[in-house]
Amino acid sequence: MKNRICELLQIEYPVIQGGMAWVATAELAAAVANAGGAGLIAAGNAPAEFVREQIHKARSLTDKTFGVNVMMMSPYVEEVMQVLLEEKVKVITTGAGNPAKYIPALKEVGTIVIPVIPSVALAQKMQKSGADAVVAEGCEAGGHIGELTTMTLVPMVADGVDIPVIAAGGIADNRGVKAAFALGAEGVQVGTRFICSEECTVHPNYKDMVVAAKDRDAIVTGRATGHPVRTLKNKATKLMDKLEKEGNLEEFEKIGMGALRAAVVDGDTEMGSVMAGQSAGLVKDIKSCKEIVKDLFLDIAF
Ligand code: TUI
Repeated sequence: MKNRICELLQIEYPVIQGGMAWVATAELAAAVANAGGAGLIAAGNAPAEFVREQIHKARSLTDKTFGVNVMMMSPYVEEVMQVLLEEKVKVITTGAGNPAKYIPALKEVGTIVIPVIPSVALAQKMQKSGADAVVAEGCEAGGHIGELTTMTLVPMVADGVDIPVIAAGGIADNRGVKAAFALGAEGVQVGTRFICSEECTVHPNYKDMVVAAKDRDAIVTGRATGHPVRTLKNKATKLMDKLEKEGNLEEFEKIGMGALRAAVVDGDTEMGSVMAGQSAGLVKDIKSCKEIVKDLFLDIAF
């Protein structure tokens, strides 16, 4: 059986991988694609030519569906979009901003556009602008987050738009997928669970910290700055909390700079930014992407 997300993306299982900056490399995107979902390379804050190389690398690793996640706050967003048009990437997801002005050109080259949105109003705007589907991401997710929970956001967005809705935030196992479908979603976006895959190239310290995480370890910093970010609790978050309470936002920002790279590449899980969702508490092991996808959809007809 196939639903609208499987048909739109030509995938076997209606799962897309979260576009995690630094974490979601060509290797991970290709592994998720080969497992029957849609893989995404995260452009994050990377320059456009790096993104092009990643696209070429993924093409060498899979002939299945993969795309690119564009972080709209990146200083390179214009150049990255230009590369995506030149490369005629099959699908893009976007985060941390509004991609409306780029949609006509992307549709022109046949790219499927799926914005990640934190509200009903933005979902409706994206539908009007020509988006093919939306990811409704609740604040259980890792990284930069909105206000609403997955439990409330997904059904409200499903009621508010006609295009298919993909649920995100807090989904890491079979129960989460069933719940998302019950809320009106036709697909799921999964991030944290894929960090702990064999194919994910993050430093082993990062994977170990996600596996060890308990229910209340994925916390939010930066509410005072207007850019709340969910990461695993560590020395850096304790310091950031203190600086935030003191109103020292300048020092706060300094800790954040380069911290994601430090965690992902160098394995600095003390002062690095170990972005992960609340579902980290559900992740108990490291498995192949094939096993993860199989487990997610066990017993589910869609
Ligand atoms: O984008 C994400 N998650 C991210 S992006 C990221 S990189 C970063 N790091 C530190 C600070 C800021 C960014 C790490 N994690 N998820 C999707 C998402 N998009 N969540 C919320 C939004 C969003 C917010 C506002 C989408 C659109 C939006 O539009 C505002 C507008 O322009 O109307």
